[in-house]
Amino acid sequence: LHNETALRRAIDQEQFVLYYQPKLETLTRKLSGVEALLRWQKPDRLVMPGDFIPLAEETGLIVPIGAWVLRTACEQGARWLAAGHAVPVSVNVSARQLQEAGLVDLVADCLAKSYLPPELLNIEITETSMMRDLDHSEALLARLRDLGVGISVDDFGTGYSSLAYLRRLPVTALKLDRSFVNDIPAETAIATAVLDLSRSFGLKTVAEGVETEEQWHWLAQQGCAEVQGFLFARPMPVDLLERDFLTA
Ligand code: G
Ligand code: G
Ligand code: MN
Ligand code: NA
Repeated sequence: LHNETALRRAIDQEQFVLYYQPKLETLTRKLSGVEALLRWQKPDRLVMPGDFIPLAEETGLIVPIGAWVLRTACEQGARWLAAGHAVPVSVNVSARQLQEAGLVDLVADCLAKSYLPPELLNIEITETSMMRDLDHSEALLARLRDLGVGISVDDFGTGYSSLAYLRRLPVTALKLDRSFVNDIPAETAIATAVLDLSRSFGLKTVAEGVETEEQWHWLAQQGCAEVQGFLFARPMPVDLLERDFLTA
């Protein structure tokens, strides 16, 4: 079992690694970006985020860990750009990080120090954490948008967004939650509603958790811009991503 002491030590020793999962243009299957997904590299095994992010959030350690994630993802994006690959990198930011006064300055600092152009950084925030304190979110997202980064609403459809508020929040993309993608093609009412909503708000839609050809073809037919899921690629270490997706 993991405890706070072990997690603190993991931060001190930088026992973390980012995996990257490709996102693809739905029609062409061309790489459109990657989502950075954190793993804890213990000496003997790799620990998945579901097994330590909740503890990191409870203890507040998600703040230093999240800072490492942002800095590392920006540096990686900048390295890819220098090698001739402009790959937008998405980073998950949790509710606890949104409450930190320093988040916008941290993002600005990571961009400045890495020289990553802001349009190559995307912040993913779950619908639930975004809607928790709407006035705060609205102000915070506006400041992030002013930096030039993209903002995606993660796990969209699982929370309780008021459409009026969604309209007010300066987000750039909706990520259709994988539970609804999983229902395609048997049950498509929610997927269709999210795609329509996204389109009418002028947002890009990304479908997550695409696992079958049938789901992919349905999403293509409905005009979903980007797809992500095990059908195309799993989260993978940098060297594999470069080998399989970034070779000319
Ligand atoms: O990689 P995996 O699919 O197991 O991720 C599981 C969950 O952990 C997802 O909900 C994902 O958003 C979350 N997660 C992965 N990496 C990070 C991270 O760097 N920061 C935060 N806050 N959450 C993450
Ligand atoms: O909550 P978030 O969207 O950040 O979660 C990303 C998580 O989804 C990662 O843990 C990743 O491993 C997982 N994931 C990515 N693609 C698929 C997929 O096709 N099927 C399933 N079941 N999980 C996926
Ligand atoms: Mn995500
Ligand atoms: Na998600």
